Amino acid sequence: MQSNSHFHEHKLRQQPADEWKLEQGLEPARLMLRNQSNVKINTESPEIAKSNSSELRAGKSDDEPEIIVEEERKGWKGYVEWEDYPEKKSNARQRFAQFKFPPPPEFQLEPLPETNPVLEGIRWKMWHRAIGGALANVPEESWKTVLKGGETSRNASPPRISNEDLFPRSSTLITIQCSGTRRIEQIVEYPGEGDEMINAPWAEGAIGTAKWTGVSLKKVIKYCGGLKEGGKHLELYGAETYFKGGECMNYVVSVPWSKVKANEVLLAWEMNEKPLPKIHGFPLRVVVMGYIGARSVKWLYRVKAIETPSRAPVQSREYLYFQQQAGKHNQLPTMGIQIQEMPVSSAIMTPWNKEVVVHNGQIEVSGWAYSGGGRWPERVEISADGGYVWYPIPLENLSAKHKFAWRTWSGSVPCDHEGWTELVVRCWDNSLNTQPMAVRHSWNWGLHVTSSCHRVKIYSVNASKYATRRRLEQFEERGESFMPITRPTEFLPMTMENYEKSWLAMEPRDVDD
Ligand SMILES: Nc1nc2c(c(=O)[nH]1)N[C@H]1C(S)=C(S)[C@@H](COP(=O)(O)O)O[C@H]1N2
Ligand SMILES: [Mo]
Repeated sequence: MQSNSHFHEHKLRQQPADEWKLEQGLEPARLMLRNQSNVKINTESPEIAKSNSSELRAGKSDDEPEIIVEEERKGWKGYVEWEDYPEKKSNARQRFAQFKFPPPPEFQLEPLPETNPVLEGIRWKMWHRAIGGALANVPEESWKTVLKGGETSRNASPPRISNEDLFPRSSTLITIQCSGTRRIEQIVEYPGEGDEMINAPWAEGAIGTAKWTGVSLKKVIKYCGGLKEGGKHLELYGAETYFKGGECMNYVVSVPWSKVKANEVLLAWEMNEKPLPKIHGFPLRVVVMGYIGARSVKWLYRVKAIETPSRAPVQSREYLYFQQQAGKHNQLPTMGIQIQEMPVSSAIMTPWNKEVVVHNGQIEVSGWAYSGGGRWPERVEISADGGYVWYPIPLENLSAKHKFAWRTWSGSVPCDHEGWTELVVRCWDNSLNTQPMAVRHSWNWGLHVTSSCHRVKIYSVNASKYATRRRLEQFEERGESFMPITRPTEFLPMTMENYEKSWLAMEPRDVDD
């Protein structure tokens, strides 16, 4: 081996300024890079202004149009058509190139902010403002709509498609699950940037079920005279502007004709027997039964028959399931499987992770279970010891079976333990598929499809034990808070008098010979 002791000595004498943090066990990944290669690596980011997008602008050319986007239709706030206007797209690209935007927020190595919304979409707002015109205030306006509870538009009329004479309407209970559901578990253990995740650090709540009313897309296609020759996939267009790599576009994905032919793609204008709320896609949205949420296009304005799955980025470059060893720096979109159906999964909704649970020897647990592709949960099991012993949830504690909906459940699981333990849930679907045991087993660079058994750490306080119960009563009697659990207690668990009594009753602590 080549000697480089001189180099080493020099290095050793210079203690890195952050070394004390390493000694305190603080995360080294946040602090430094250890480059053992012979590649020169840049770790300096250029200074970029933070807030006002006009400050970020480098320069403006004279022949540049002042306004490049106007509302496509009166009253359709935020609807800009991009796919039909290559020139407008090109203008937007040029406009974009004149701005410098800050990097995505770092939350994968640091805790999420406690704001609502958690990530306020600083860059999203800047992108809209940079394009300006009809888009300038869309994010702010949308957030106001969200705060108002997702109201429906007052002046817009229901879509013509809802005309009962043309198409028979149907209603189905359907679960829409984001493929990023529970990805926070992957982030916590293995931070690595997935495509979409900078906006979406989802936990177990990125899933929901509603009664959707509309018409099967198949019926509409039939009414229009069927598919044109060679049509194998249906491209679905959403009206809002989607930003990707400095380009403006509409939100576009596709579903195969076979899915449409099976009457499993609904064009919906009602959600839970009420007009579709704006945030859920008013006036018309797609609901693809048993597919990931990304295919259920909101604010639908066009359906196009095409020969291959859509080449639009949301279909071809995002929502991909990678092989575990395909890292961030050598992945290609062709290495990922386009995610359509979700595998079987489940989640514990209560108790919450890191909660202190005081119980009488049985812990009450509740949650959901779901399987994609028209499969449904048949059995839900809970473990209170990290996954060794499993207890089935009684069937009567599961909500009704539906082909395309989750089952919510609740039940109690015996727990003798005191202190930290792990509650785990797993589901078996009607094809007897079940879930991998650990996050590592479903981990992939894209941070989609976290289908491993959901694990919730809890601090068990078992009040069915006499001593524990007595102790809880003492906190109450003394007017002292039991929480936080990490606080050193001020009072002894035993009086000195009782200690002496016990001592006399016990064998001596030491041995004589
Ligand atoms: N037009 C449009 N449709 C869209 C999206 C979008 O960004 N734009 N997001 C998709 C994703 S990723 C999901 S998970 C669902 C979420 O549906 P919800 O907002 O009704 O909960 O909408 C899908 N439809
Ligand atoms: Mo999603």
